[in-house]
Amino acid sequence: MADVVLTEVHGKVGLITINRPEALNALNNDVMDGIAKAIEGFEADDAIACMVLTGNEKAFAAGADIAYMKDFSYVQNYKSNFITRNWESIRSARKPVIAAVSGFALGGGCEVAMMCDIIYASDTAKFGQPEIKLGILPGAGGTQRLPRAVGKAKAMDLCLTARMMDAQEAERAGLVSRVFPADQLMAETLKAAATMAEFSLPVLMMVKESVNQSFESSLSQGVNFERRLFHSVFALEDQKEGMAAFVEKRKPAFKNQ
Ligand code: DAK
Repeated sequence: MADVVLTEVHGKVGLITINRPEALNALNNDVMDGIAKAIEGFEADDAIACMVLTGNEKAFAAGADIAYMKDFSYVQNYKSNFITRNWESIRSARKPVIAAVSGFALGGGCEVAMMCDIIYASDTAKFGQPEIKLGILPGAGGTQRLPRAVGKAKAMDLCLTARMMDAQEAERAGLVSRVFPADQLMAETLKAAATMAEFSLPVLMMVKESVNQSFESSLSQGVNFERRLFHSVFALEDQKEGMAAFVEKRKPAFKNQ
């Protein structure tokens, strides 16, 4: 049986590819364990600065595997904390994770994309939370992250009608950072990832942490959190190097220290 999650290294970028094309990359335990293992490996690898999570041209992921979960019972879900364990790995990554989405990103697939820090989409991408059609509601943050990304009006529309949103609408709504022609999505995503990977890794991680803090706190608490981090970066050699390089009109050579 083919591996359902593949990994590659491109310079300082770890690429993670969901590989269940026969089921439109439906997310089962093996896929989520594979993603978690890949993230854990890249997080621990000092040579990697950020990650890209992708699928194939037809589907990023068409949701959690419906055939797998259809007969689950309430008590089984509750006792096993149904598919929570391996669904937390993206959220807990400290290095940036970019979702590169082509084709369907539905249900759990849309939720996985939203757990990432940035979503780049191809012009063929389709996003949606169609769980209501199955008699369930989103279970991995769809009702929470989608309104934060696109506002209540569109989130309610998507979750309550189960309709799909194309890449252009998703970009206008603020879910997607940039849209590229399908054949350029991976090259453009890797280019952006390589740009990030040239910066100071500890600062890259702090920027991610600080932006994420804005969703967890009041404005004044968030600004204070940012200020503490800002003060602390002056303890890094990379801050001295970055500013010296600017003044000396040369490219900085960050050492991640
Ligand atoms: N699960 C299992 N198999 C799937 C699948 C899915 N979500 N989506 C597609 N497939 C399979 C199809 O069954 C079909 O398999 P075969 O019949 O060939 O064996 C194959 O992929 C190709 O699909 P189609 O023949 O349907 O392809 P079409 O192009 O005609 O249609 C489609 C594409 C995306 C419109 C359609 O496949 C579709 O509607 N798929 C289901 C989309 C969906 O309802 N997604 C939401 C699933 S519920 C949680 C975490 C996550 C979740 C819940 C809790 N916790 C952490 C607690 C998430 C829940 C969900 O995502």
